[in-house]
Amino acid sequence: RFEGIPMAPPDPILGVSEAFKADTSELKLNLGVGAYRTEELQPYVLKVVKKAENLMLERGDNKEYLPIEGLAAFNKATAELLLGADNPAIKQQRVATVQGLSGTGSLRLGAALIERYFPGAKVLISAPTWGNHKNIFNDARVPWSEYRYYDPKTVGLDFEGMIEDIKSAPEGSFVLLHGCAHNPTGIDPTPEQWEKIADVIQEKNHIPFFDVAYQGFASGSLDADAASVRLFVSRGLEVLVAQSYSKNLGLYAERIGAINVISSSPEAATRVKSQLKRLARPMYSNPPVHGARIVADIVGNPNLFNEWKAEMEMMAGRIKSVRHQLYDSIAAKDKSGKDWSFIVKQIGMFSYTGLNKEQSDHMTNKWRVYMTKDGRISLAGLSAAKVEYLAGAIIDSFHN
Ligand code: PLP
Ligand code: TYF
Repeated sequence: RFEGIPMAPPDPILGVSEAFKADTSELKLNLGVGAYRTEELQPYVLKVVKKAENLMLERGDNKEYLPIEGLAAFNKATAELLLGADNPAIKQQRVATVQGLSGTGSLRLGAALIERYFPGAKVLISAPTWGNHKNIFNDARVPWSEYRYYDPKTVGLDFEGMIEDIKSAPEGSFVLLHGCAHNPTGIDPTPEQWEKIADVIQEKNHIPFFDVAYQGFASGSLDADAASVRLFVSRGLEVLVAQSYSKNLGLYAERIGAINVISSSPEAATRVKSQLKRLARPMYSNPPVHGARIVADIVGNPNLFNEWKAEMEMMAGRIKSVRHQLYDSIAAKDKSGKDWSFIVKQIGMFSYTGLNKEQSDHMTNKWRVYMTKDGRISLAGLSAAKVEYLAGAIIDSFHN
């Protein structure tokens, strides 16, 4: 009976927001969840999204069910954004794209496909990774193990370790890769390192599974942020890619994203798509239309598309700016000689500070700075006005 059901543990990321809400201190700062905030620390709805929503109202779009695979115009737009409209894989119809419930739901569909058609195959996951990855593969009953990624000594990439671990995995494993702006570390491979990663994956007949949650948000350029995925596709490899529009279009609650399977032939892509639909049908039948229309309308209209890119650059630029301010402030204040330059080497929404659990607890208990216990802070939740305060808190917690 229900009486026998035990309490579930709180989510390590979303739990931080709950604790933040409960705090009555005026000093409190929420650097937990990765969600963009304005300089006034308010949530931001992109102007271009409001325009697309107005267009939708003017057109009087209906609320009919979408097909299981989602909105056709969205699926076309999202694959083209990811791979480039003139990508041979698209021209050759080798890409199966199915609209998903944002990044999470799309990853989950990919995991279900692996579970059903690659029984026993293992997924390799970076250590560390986004907290939900392990949950997703656990729930899909896909076995996983970790590959080395972060080196605490250099606060950089453990490239040798990463390559060794991918090499020593059983042939035909899936390798989960963050397309850009690795969460939580903010550390990405260089273009040369991506080439070597592709070499090893190719040698071992592994299948890369990209999680692209920050396209355009890392560098400000949609194309630059998709370079890793495009490299693997240009080598003729089969690739899985989960996409999310939560961050780059600020559509968090609309749950809009896609799973793309780049296959070796158009026939295989057609069959894969039919199976993705078969997996989606008993789970949620068909995806929501609102976010799909927003994306399709923005990408399909050159004016709106340019406005989006400008707003994305603005958001990415604000984060970069507070990142540099934070580094400058810490470097000026900290007299210990510690090298903090990793802060400005990291990219994307987060900084992985190197603070351990006790130090992260100290940040919250003494300074009311809310963050995950792994030392990750979301720079999207930081304003210029709070930089000095945060710098002081980090130095105090580090030397505590
Ligand atoms: N993958 C990574 C690495 C993320 O950081 C996130 C969000 O923070 C997601 C996937 C999925 O987010 P959503 O389900 O909102 O698209
Ligand atoms: O901050 C992060 O890393 C994310 C944010 O359904 C998030 O976990 C929160 C809720 C959600 C998906 C992602």
